[in-house]
Amino acid sequence: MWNNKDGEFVRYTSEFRNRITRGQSRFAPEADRYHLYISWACPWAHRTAIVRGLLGLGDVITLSVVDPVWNEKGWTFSTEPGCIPDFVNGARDLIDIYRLANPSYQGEETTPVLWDKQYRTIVNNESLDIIRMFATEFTDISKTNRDLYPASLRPEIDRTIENIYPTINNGVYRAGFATHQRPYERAYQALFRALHDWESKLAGQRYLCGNELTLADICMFTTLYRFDLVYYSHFKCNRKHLYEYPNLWGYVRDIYQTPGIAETCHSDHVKRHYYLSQTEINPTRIVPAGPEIDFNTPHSRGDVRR
Ligand SMILES: N[C@@H](CCC(=O)N[C@@H](CS)C(=O)NCC(=O)O)C(=O)O
Repeated sequence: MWNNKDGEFVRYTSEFRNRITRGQSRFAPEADRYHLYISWACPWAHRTAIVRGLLGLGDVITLSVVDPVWNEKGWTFSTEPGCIPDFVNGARDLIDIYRLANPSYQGEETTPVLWDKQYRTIVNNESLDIIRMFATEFTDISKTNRDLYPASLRPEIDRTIENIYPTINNGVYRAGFATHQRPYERAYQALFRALHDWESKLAGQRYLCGNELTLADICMFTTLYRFDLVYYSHFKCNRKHLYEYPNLWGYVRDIYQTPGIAETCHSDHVKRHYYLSQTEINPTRIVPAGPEIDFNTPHSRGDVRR
């Protein structure tokens, strides 16, 4: 990640973009073949952990979780609560995994990373590719019939994911990492315009693409879950708290309370990561004690239909 000369935040593009596909493919969907490296703190990695869980792939795709605090070695493995060391490759730092796949790797060492134990390489390090592969290529292996990417809704799901990325998912980062006032304010305005629009839409429909939970909701959720925890204060996204939007606040609790989601939500990792790692934004490294948020309060989103 870097800032251009105008102080705008620019995100690197992911380098490993191989696909797991059914049929005669180098990367075939097989049980016990793939390993997922994530951070509970990272919204992009969080997407992949949620989809893995909701599709019942927890037993067939193994998982490692890095330490929430990014230090001079980058992402590292540790035995802190909530972390899972690298029992597949025995790496100490996540960068070692990138170098196993490509010894001259010069790019960013980001989470998530999907690792192939058979060819001992990285399949893919782009969250959107990974969740789409989980949703489409593992249906024979999945322990559920749940479809998060139904064929009839795919164009709408893709459009929605594309639509919320610049203003909401990446929008909070564009606000938080801006180093000049103008780009910060542009990102802030676009973010709150988009939240306002979704607040209106969600008055008449339970989920982003209608009445069923899809990949688009998972992409939206991992940002909204972090909104009052970190983005409101740390990233200065403070026109309103999420809980001040009745429909968005009900929506995020609805998804949080969906079986399988709450166990992927680690607010301690989220807060420690942002406030302790991003010292250019929080040089004192004080982690705020609040806010007090209860994602378990009842919601009546089940009554909202399109
Ligand atoms: N395009 C990637 C973005 C992943 C990403 O930026 N992850 C962050 C954590 S939230 C990271 O690992 N950053 C480390 C770095 O920028 O060096 C995806 O969606 O998978």
